[in-house]
Amino acid sequence: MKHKLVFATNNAHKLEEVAAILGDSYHILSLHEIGCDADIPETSGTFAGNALQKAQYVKQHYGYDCFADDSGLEVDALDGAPGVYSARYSGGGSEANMDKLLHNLTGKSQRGAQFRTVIALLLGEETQLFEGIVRGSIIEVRRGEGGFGYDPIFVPEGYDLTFAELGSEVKNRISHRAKAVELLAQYLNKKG
Ligand code: ITT
Repeated sequence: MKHKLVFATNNAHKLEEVAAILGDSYHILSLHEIGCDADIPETSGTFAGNALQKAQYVKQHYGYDCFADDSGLEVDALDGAPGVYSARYSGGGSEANMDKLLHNLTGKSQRGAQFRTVIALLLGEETQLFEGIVRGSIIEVRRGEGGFGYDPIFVPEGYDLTFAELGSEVKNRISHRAKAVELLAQYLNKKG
């Protein structure tokens, strides 16, 4: 029987991306599937702290082996903002977040940025952290319909298209989350 692992997220896009990368050696369960509809606290000031907090919550309350991620966009010219506050940057949704970011970058020629993901895994007695980063730049006007969050304004290094234009197949190969999940997968597969 496949080992059950909870991915502590409420974001269906992320669940889909991660399940695609991990393949089918593990049975990945969503929070919804384990009957958890709590708004799990994310009160740490770091990605690793928030990821650990989410994974520990699930392990403590539901007893499952579990991993959780925290991700965000770090913009060079804004000293790493929005960072851990990426989801709540504007107080509105993704469109308002992008508007605020573009506004804050108005007139700035330095457009470098990176997406970062940290995954915390709680497996038996072990705790492990995995990190993935993708560098790129913030363009001035949204392009593309795919992805989520800041995807329409982020062009990864080595490409001319935004994450929202590249489509999920390419994004799932090169993204911050893909890199962190790849490290998680290597670790889990070694465990067998
Ligand atoms: P959960 O906490 O339920 O997992 P979330 O949407 O809050 O889902 P994260 O904490 O990982 O997801 O990411 C915080 C925000 O960072 C997210 O809402 C997006 O605005 C942005 N973000 C993260 N990964 C992204 C990606 O691959 N593409 C675009 N934006 C992303």
